[in-house]
Amino acid sequence: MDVKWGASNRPKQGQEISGDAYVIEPFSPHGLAVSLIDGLGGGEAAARAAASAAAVIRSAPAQDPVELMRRSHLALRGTRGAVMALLSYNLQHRSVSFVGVGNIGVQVYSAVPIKPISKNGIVGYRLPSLLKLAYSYHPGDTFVLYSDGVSGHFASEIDPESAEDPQSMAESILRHYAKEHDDASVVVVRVNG
Ligand SMILES: [Mn+2]
Repeated sequence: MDVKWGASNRPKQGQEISGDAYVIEPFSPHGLAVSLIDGLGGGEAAARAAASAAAVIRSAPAQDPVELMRRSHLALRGTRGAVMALLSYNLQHRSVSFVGVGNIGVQVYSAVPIKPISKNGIVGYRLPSLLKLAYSYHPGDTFVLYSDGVSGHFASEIDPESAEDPQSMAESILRHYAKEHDDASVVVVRVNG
């Protein structure tokens, strides 16, 4: 039940604060909740929306991800809304479930293809019918969540095998693939044995 993670987040050029937020929250006995949230618009308002969703997940990381998405939707009403993706791991059973709404990128480097998809929508504004996808993973698989301020080109250009630890990988992706005109964030989770 060895798992390592890393994350990096930086505001778009000229902004002090990023409207993206992430959560990496272990829970008892063998769980790990991971989320990346992109508050719509930018600056303070976006950051507030993203922080509200992050607080929902931190307060109940063991909850089913569909329920967490619903609670986030309620918490974000009246804000500009957000797009977000959630991964919920059972590190004992080597399984993970995914729920995503809107444009958060997911890249999984895995022994057996894992290709989660998000539904179109905006959390806090227009929630689609939620789709929970469940997968078994293998030791060594690497999961990457990234906001739309990051070019998806890294997916084919980076070799996670040669990659460094997840924190260095997250920082390297941001350094080379972040777009200047948007907030950019990356979360990397590597599951081992
Ligand atoms: Mn964005």
